[in-house]
Amino acid sequence: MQGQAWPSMWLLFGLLLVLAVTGHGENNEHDGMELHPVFLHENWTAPIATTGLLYPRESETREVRSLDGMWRLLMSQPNDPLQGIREKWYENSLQKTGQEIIPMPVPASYNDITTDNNLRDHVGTVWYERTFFVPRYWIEKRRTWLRFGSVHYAAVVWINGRNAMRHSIGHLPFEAEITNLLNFGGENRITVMCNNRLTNRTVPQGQVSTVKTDNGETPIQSYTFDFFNYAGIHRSVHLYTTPVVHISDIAISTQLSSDQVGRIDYRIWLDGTTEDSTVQPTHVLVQLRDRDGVVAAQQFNRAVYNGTLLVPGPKLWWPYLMHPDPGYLYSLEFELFMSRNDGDDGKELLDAYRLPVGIRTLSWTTTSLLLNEKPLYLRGFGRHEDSDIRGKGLDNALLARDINLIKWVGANAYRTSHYPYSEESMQFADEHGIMVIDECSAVNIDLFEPELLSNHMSALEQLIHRDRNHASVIAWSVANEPRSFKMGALGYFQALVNYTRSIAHGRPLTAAINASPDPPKQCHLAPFLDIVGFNRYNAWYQNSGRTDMIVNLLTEEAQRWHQNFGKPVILFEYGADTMEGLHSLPAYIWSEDYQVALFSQHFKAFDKLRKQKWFIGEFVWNFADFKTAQTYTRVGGNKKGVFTRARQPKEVAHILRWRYFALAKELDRVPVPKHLNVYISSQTGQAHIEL
Ligand code: BDP
Repeated sequence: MQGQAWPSMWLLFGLLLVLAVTGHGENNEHDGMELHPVFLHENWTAPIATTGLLYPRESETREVRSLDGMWRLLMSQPNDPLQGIREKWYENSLQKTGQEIIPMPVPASYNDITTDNNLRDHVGTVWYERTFFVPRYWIEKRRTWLRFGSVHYAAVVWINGRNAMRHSIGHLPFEAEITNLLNFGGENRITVMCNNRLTNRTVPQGQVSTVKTDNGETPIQSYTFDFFNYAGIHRSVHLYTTPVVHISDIAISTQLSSDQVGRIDYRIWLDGTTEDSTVQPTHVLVQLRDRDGVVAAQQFNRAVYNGTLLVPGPKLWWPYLMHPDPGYLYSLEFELFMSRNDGDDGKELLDAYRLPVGIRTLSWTTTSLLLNEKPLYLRGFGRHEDSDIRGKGLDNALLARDINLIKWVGANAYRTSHYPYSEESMQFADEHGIMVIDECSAVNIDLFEPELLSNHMSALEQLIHRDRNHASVIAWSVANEPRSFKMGALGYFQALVNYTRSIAHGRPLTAAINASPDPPKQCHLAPFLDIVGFNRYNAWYQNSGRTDMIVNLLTEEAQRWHQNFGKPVILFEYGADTMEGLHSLPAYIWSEDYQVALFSQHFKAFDKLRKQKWFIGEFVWNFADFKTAQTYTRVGGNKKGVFTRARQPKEVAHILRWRYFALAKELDRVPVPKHLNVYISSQTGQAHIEL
């Protein structure tokens, strides 16, 4: 959501006061019926549509500067998160507060950077600050914007002591124009207050309560979701300039006609006016360039900001292992011109923006999901943005390593469990042809009521606005494991799905469900979805140790989902916690051998299910080990990774690799990579496993 100017700091003060002092919205999930009111559809308000937020890209009319690097951080007293607001810390350098200031890298979660458990487990607000210069010439004929890739969970931003914007809901970008707040040609200070408290109206939900410790009372944050509530400035911070009148937003969608002509429908939005009547946009040149820079289609419009490009013989965007040249992207170039009063001859470029675009179709039926008319069989992972030290902070090295591992293992898809991943990772997925089930941050939601619904809608609206132009996005996941069997869930999800469908931009809706296909705990969300996804931990949480209780239970349950709801079905999560290096013969839970045995039985079930065309995907939980809150069921975090947290393979990774490439060979006749087969003996030839 674009940043909004703050009319009064008192509003902020009031809001924080409500959160901090009355504990409004705290989650008491087992407290009784009043927490599950009859849901009144008319009580929710649809979110205000997001505007702007194009990914910052340089062009001949735009400059981009990164504000990443070392910032300074001040941790507020957990019992007094409002002190900084009361004392107006944003008005001066944080140094002036007399409090301890520590260096803090951006982007990164702040939790694991120091050796202090108070910062790791901090509940409440922290303050970030840095200074920067803007060149003097930026003042002329341009506007300057400040954009955050994400701050978890809520942020208030000041420039030189004046409020610039606020935003809540982590994992999503926000921005505001700061031209009028800047000191051009001089030093500027940026101050960010970040609040990590989760309540029962935030997405995701959590609960803050007060506990008595040996050192007095302190707030603690609890939550039912199974990943660490990392916080801070998680993604890059950019300053960028635009011309006064500029392209502020773009939406595209692509199609392919029966005679193989590609079609790109586009729409652009402009922002800004000038008093100078000679500086008005009059024309837009839209050019589609292929990888070699050759123009494949173009249009020149006068005062029209939407249109259609037809692309004969297009190079289509195909997923990895479905085509020899996956992830083909064109560059869609928008150039905004003004013409001088003296007529059409003297056209002058006002603004230019280039968007990478993949041409592909996406459609679905009650039994399949089709890309370029071809039914998909998805094989991949649920993942997390998580790593040692930097937590959920964007790290390009990690991003590149993860995509390389995804390709090494032969996966073609992943789900952004359980929140939107970085924009850079979406661009990477586009480029490599990896399909993405794009999930919003509603995980384990409970207590279905209008305020939460409005926030949940906003989380989806912001996600869809951000990611609608990515070829890799093949579905929106509206939630992970909501308590969708509860009565309040029915009206809630009907309203949520109806709203989301109205903005879905050509993608089907799905969710990762752990309720049942049948009464008494039947899911109230599944009837509204296009694809039913479920999570099931046979031989782990259910029937632990019994790998002989997977095939029948799983195939029967998948059948029930399809029979009851008449939709394509995906298994979004299965897996087993596995300590790297722990072995046991016969297999015993937590050993690498057990993970292999459990996967192998799942593969049998999947192969039975694949014969029924409506079973369209298998997703492992999880791609890599990841950190969770401290509990006695987790040894250093969740260990269900196929890869360790350091991104090295466990034994099961090799087994999974054989399966995923065997599927690629069977379904799309993809040659198996040379290195897949290891030499064993002259009797068996090169093949370790017959593919
Ligand atoms: C599933 C959740 C996932 C957890 C997983 C587990 O969707 O977030 O990490 O269980 O317990 O229910 O490993």
